[in-house]
Amino acid sequence: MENINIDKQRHVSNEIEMPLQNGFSNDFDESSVKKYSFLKGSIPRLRDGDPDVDRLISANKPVVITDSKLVQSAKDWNLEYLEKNMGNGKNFVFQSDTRKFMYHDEKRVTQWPGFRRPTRRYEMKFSNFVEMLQMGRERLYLQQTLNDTVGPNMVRDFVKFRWEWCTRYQRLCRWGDLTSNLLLVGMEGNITPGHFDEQENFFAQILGYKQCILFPPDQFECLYPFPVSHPCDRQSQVDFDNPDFTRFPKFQHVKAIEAIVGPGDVLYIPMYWWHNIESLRSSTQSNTFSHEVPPSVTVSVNFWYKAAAIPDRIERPLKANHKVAVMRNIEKMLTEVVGDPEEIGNMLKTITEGRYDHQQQISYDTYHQS
Ligand SMILES: O=C(O)CCC(=O)C(=O)O
Repeated sequence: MENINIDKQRHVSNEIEMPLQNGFSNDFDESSVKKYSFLKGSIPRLRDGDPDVDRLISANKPVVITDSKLVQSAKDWNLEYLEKNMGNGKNFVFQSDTRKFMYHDEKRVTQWPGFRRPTRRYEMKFSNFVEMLQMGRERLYLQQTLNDTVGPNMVRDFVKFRWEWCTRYQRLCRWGDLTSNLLLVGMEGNITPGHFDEQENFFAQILGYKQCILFPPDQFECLYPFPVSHPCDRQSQVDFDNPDFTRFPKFQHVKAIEAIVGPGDVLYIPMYWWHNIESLRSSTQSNTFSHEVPPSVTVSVNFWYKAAAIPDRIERPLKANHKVAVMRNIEKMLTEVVGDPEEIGNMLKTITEGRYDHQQQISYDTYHQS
């Protein structure tokens, strides 16, 4: 595991300055926090302006930043406000038969016969999403890139995000452009299972609490991602709640760190860091569905940035994130040339088996002496 400054303290501080929203207090139910044996510590939680924030972000290490006010202007973004102000554009809403919302790439589905979609994707107006939430029949997760269909109040809030705060890090770390801001409105108990992204991420929490579990890139082999050409590329094949140690034996040794983020917090999720994110149960918002009481939801907005350019001089030994990039490129090239994933697996095994294992390696000298 990478040498990360582990703060043993597990929880949120009480420094959240955002006002209570809609009369609800922003509390979560402790019993909904998962206690996995692979959790080995906490992600550092630091106030904006602490010099360690710059140090950690520059070193591609996760950190929860408090008091940044990055999305202070979105403090009113609860279900009622969003319903009034999201505009009439259509939003992507995912429905899952379980609590898990694993991402899949729709374009690749036909290339994998027998693939069963983990979720169904609908496009609907925000008001229809709220109606469906209120009916309470299905588990839903709205995940919509913020675009110009939002109403004027939300445009005003968006413009007032503390852009200069992100831009400072974008420059400091030489990241590329901001690619998108994804708005996530989810039901308590929703889980985005373990995966990594190929972008830098400032993950800003607005309403409710989320348990964020992060694994460094050097845990890649313990997390068994799907093949790169699979619809679930970048996602772990392991079900964290019911791991199959026969298929995925190294998962027994996996190590992670965690944070609970609440309103006003910003979690820096570095590129290639695996993350599993669960919306915690509110101890005060309603979890019964009725027209009088709005259902309990979590609201987050992320800020995805393109990675920094590859340095002119590659430093050896390679860092874990660079190794992941190299491995993915090799796998992608093989996929392009060979096509059949089974064949790719056989070829990769042939390249390595018995050849790079020091115990079994017959040295050139030994071979020629016999
Ligand atoms: O909040 C979530 O459920 C998932 C967010 C996520 O995976 C991301 O921002 O990369």
